[in-house]
Amino acid sequence: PTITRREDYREPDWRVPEIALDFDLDPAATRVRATLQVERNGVHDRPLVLDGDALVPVSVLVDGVEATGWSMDGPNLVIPLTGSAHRIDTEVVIAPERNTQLQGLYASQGMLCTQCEAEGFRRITFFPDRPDVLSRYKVRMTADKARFPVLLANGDPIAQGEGADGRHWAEWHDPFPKPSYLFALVAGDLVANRGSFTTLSGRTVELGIWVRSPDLAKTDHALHALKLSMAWDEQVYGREYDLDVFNIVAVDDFNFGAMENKGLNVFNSRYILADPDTATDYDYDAIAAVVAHEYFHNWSGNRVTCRDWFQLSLKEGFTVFRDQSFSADQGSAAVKRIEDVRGLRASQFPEDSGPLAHPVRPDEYIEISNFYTATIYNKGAEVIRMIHTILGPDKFRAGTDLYFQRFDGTAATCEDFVASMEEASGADLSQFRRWYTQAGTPRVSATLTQEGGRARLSLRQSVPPTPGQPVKEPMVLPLKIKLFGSFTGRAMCDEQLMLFKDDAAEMVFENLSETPVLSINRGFSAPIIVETNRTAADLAFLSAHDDDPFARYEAMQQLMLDTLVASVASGSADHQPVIDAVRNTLTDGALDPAFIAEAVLLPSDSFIGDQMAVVDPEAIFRARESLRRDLGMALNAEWRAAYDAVRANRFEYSPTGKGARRIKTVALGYIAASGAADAAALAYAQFEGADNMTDRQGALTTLASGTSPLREQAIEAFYQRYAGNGLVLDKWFQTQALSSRDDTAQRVEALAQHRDFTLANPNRARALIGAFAVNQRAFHDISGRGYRFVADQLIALDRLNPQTAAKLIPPLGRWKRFDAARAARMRAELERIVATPGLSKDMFEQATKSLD
Ligand code: B3K
Ligand code: ZN
Repeated sequence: PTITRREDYREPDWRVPEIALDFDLDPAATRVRATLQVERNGVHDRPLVLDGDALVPVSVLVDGVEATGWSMDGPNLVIPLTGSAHRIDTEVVIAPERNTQLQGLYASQGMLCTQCEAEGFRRITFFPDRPDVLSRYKVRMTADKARFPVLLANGDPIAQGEGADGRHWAEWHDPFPKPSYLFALVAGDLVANRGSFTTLSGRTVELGIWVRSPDLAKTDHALHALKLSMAWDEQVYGREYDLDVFNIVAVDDFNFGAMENKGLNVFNSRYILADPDTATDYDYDAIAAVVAHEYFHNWSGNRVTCRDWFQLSLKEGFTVFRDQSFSADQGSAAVKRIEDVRGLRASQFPEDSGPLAHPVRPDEYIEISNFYTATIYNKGAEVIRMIHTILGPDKFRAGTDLYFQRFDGTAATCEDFVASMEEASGADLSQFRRWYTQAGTPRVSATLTQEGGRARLSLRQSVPPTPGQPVKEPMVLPLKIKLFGSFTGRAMCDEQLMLFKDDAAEMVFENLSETPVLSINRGFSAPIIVETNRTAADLAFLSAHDDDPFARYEAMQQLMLDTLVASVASGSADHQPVIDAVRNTLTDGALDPAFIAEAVLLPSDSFIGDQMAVVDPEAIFRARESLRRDLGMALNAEWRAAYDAVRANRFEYSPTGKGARRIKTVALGYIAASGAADAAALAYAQFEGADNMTDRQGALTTLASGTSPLREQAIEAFYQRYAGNGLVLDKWFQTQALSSRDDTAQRVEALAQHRDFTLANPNRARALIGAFAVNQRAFHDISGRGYRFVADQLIALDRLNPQTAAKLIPPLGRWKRFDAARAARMRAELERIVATPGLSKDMFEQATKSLD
C-alpha cells in the first residue's frame, strides 16, 4: 500500500467551483449523475484526475459531448482536457444496500444516508476528493415516496415535487463552498422534532432532529443541547449560524459518533436518543457534548476547513477544546476536567507510548481513517487549551477572531492557526510548535527541597522516543504551581504559571514560615506525566486542603496509585493512608457529591498497569480488589450513610440529581466490595426499583462482577425488559464484557454467538469486542484465549467494515508492555491478522505497525 506524506502536499491541479448532483435513489441501484464545472489551477498540462473507489463510469461527457479520451488509472478516472475551464458530466450506478463499510452512500434500517469524511465521497461519484477543493453544491434527489418520504441534503431546501410511478423529488442548494467530505444526503421515513433559534443578528433558523417515529419522544434533550450550543458559540466565540435550516438525522449503523456535514449533521443514534429509562447520565452528557461538537464544527471545520488530512487536528483538536469548554460551562467544570483527563490517560497516553504513537500533526499515513485518534482529538484539544492558558482568555479570543476572519471560506493549516494566535496576542509560540511535531508524553520530575525559610523546586523534563523519533527537544510546558503550608493548610503564594521550556529549571520560594507542600500541574495545565518527591502524607494533605479541585483529585489518585503499585510489587501495602483520605473526602459536607464520587474511585486496572515496567494483570487485579475490600469494610458505615442519603431520590436530570446517582452507585460498589452479606440484595433492589438507566445499569454492573445468583436473574431481566432496543442491548453486552469475573472470556465467546450479536452494527461490535479488549484482566488471560477471540472477530469484521475493525487493533499492539509469554501470544495473533488474505489497508497499517 502507498504512503501519503505531508511534505508531498501540492495544490490541486483543477478546481471545481460548482457541482450539481442528481440522485435516482434506490437501495439496490442508485444512479448518480454529476456535473462539475472545472477550472485549471495555474499553468500546467496535467489531465483532470477524479478520485473514485469501486466506481465504473456509465458515461463521461466533456462540454456536453461524449468523451473518448478518458481512461482509468486504478480506481480513478483520468480525463485529458485542453482548455482552462470545462463542464464534465459523469454517471455511475452504486448499490447502497451492499455497502457494509458504512462509508459513502449506504442503507441503515430502511433509510439511505451518507458518510463521506474522510474519503467516502469517491464511493458516490468521481471527484477530486480532497479537502482543499471547495465547491458550491446543488443536489437533486428522486426516490420512491412511500419508502422515502423525507429527502434531505446540505444547505437550504429549494424545491420539491411529484414524479411518475409514486416517486417524488427534492432539491437542496448549499450556498457555502465546501469540500466533498462535508457532503450529505438522507432519504427515509422520518419524523422531526422541530425547534427554532434566533441568532445574534436576529435571523431565525429552523431546527430539526430527524428520527424514525417511535424514537421521536427521545429527542428533546438533543434539541435542547443544540440550542444551548448555538447560544454558547455566539457568546464565547462570537460565531453565528449561517443557513436558514439546521438538521440532524439519527442513524443506527454508524462508524463513529457523528458527522458535521454542512447544515445536515448525521449522528450515531446513541448520541441523539435519550429518555430516563434507556439512557444513563453519562449518555445525556455525551449527547450534549457531541451535539455541541458537531455544531461547533460549522465554524471550526466547515467555514474554515483543513488544507489536507495532516491538518486534521486543526478542526478536531480545536473543536474538542470548544466542546469541553461548553460542557464545563453547563455543570461542574471540575468534574468535567477530571473526566476529560481520565479519558486522556485511558486512551491517549497509551497511544503515545505505544507502536501507533504519532504527532498531533502526523507526517505520513497509509489510511487516513486510522488517524482519527485520541492524539489528534484529545491531545490536540490539550494543545489548544495550553495556548488558551498561555495567552489568557482575551488574547485567545482575539486570536480565534483573527483566524476565523482571515481563513473564512478557505482550507487552512495548523500553522495558520498558531500564526493567528501569535499575531493577535504578540506571544512567541515558536518553541511551542513542537507540540505539533513531537509525539510522546513529556515526563517531568519535580523535587521540592527546603532549607529554613527557603524552598527550591527543581524540575527536569524529557520526552520519550517514539516510532521514527528517537531524539526529542524540550517542550514548552505551562505549569500551574502553588505551595501550601503543611501545618496551617494555608496557601503560601498565589498560583504561579511557569512556562517550563528547558531540560531543567529551578524556582525558589522565600520567607516560608512552615513546611511547604507542592501542588503542581494544577488543573492539568499540561498533558504530561509528573513525578514528585511528595510523601503519602503530603498527598493525603493535598487531597483534603488543595483549593484546586482537580489538584485534590489528582493527589488522591497519586496516593492510591502509589499504594497499589507498592502492593503489586510486594504483595501487600499499608492501606490506611488511602482509607483515611477517602473517609475525609467522603464525609466532607462542603464538597460537591459529583466530585466526591470521582475522587474516591480507584484508578483503573489499566492505568495501574501503565505505571509498571511489565504489566501483571492478575497481580494488579488482586491488589486493586484488596484495596477495594478494605475501603469497603473500613468505611462501611460511611458508604451506607452516603447511599441511604440519596436512595429514595426520584429521577431528575440536573447537576444535583446526577451527583446523587453517581455517589449512589459508587457507594454500592464499595459495599459489594466489602463482601457484605446483603450487598447483592441491595444491588438487586436498586436494579429492580430504578426509575432511570443510570441506577439500573449501575446496579447491573455491580452484580455482573459478583457471584450471587441474583446476577443471572438481573442479566436476564434486563434483557427481557429491553428486548428490541438496540442501544440498551449494547449496554447489556458491554456490561458483561467488562465484568471482572474469572469466566468473562468464556461468557464473551458465548455472547458472540447470541442471536442479538452482529458485527454488521458498529455499536454492537464495539459493545462486545471493544469492551472486552479493554478489560485488562479478562483480555490478558494467560491462556491467550482472549487474544485469539478478538483476532478472530477482527478478521471477520474487516471483511465487512475495515474502518471499525482497524480501530480495535490497539489493545493487541500493547504486547511490549507484557511478559514474554503474553507478548508472544499477542504477536502471534497480530501476525495471523497480517497474513489474512484480502486484508484491508486499514487493518494492514494498524497491525503491521503494531508488530514493530
Ligand atoms: N469529523 C467526524 C469524524 C469523521 C471520522 C472519519 N473516519 C466527526 C467529528 O469529529 O466530529
Ligand atoms: Zn470533530
